[in-house]
Amino acid sequence: MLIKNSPAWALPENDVTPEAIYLNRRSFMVSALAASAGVALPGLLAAASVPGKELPSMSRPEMSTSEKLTPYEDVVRYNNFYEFGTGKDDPARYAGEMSVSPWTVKVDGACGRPGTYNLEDLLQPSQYEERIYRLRCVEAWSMVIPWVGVPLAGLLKRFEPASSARYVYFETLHDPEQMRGQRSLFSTIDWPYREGLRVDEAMNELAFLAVGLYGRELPNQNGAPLRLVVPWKYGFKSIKSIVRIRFQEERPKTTWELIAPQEYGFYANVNPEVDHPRWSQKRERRLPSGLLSPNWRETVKFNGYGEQVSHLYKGMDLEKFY
Ligand SMILES: Nc1nc2c(c(=O)[nH]1)N[C@H]1C(S)=C(S)[C@@H](COP(=O)(O)O)O[C@H]1N2
Ligand SMILES: [Mo]
Repeated sequence: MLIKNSPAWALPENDVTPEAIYLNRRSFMVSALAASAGVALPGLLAAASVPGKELPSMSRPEMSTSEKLTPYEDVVRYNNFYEFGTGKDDPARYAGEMSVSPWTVKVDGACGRPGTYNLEDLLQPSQYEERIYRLRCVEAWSMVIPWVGVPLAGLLKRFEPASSARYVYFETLHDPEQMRGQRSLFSTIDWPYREGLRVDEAMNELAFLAVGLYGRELPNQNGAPLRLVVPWKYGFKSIKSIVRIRFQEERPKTTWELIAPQEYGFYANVNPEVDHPRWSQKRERRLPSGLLSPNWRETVKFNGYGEQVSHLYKGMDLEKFY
């Protein structure tokens, strides 16, 4: 009898999902570090054709959750990115029509270093971190995603925000030629997609700019090449494919607030105590979720990040500032 002496991380090839590869690559790196075993990486990455360039290995700070990751396939196939259509599978189908290189970000408003920056000049791969965050959409579904990127605060500080700057405003690419949803006659959105944060929210350690997920460059449908991730707020605050950052004194008008201000507020903190006018926010479906196993769970205030962010809202009536 042939006994294959394969290490624990060597899954049979047909069992190899992108998240298994990713997890094994991670645990392999950790154990390799611990044992200083100079063994080469297994050929698993080549075995599963996961698109996107692999990013360097990264530190994973403590604020990462250890909850089960949402499978890669769900993260990249079930999306909201109205620039490419309103169906959940539209972004995966059509976001490839957007070119993300070269990419520039215009920085302006109340800051010492305004300008138009090439993306490569804003980011240093050696500084990438990994953050495993819960993402809770206002529509009451959620995921757990391993992001790669940089803390938002560090990047913003390099532009030397003025003390008069109380808000940071973000804008997504507006290019109807590349974004078919922007050509749609049925769209109720006044493009570009806009979002914003109070400066103290933007400087919170959890606020993150993602350039990748599952250890690889962001797929376009997830907001390549640069997207915001603010995990204690409903998903619509996490604006994708950012081309503009502005520091300003007044609170910006944001896309969903402009569309339906009685339903979507500027703050949009995840809050099971404040229902959406048309549905409850007390529970959420954790993906993957099916008709037979919807995988409902209780929604937690600030999406479970209260320890890090509740001080930002001290004394505020969160029913009024939803
Ligand atoms: N530019 C832009 N950013 C966007 C959206 C969008 O339609 N356009 N949708 C938002 C919503 S509602 C959610 S829930 C998240 C979804 O991110 P994901 O597709 O990576 O899961 O992106 C947010 N960012
Ligand atoms: Mo959302």
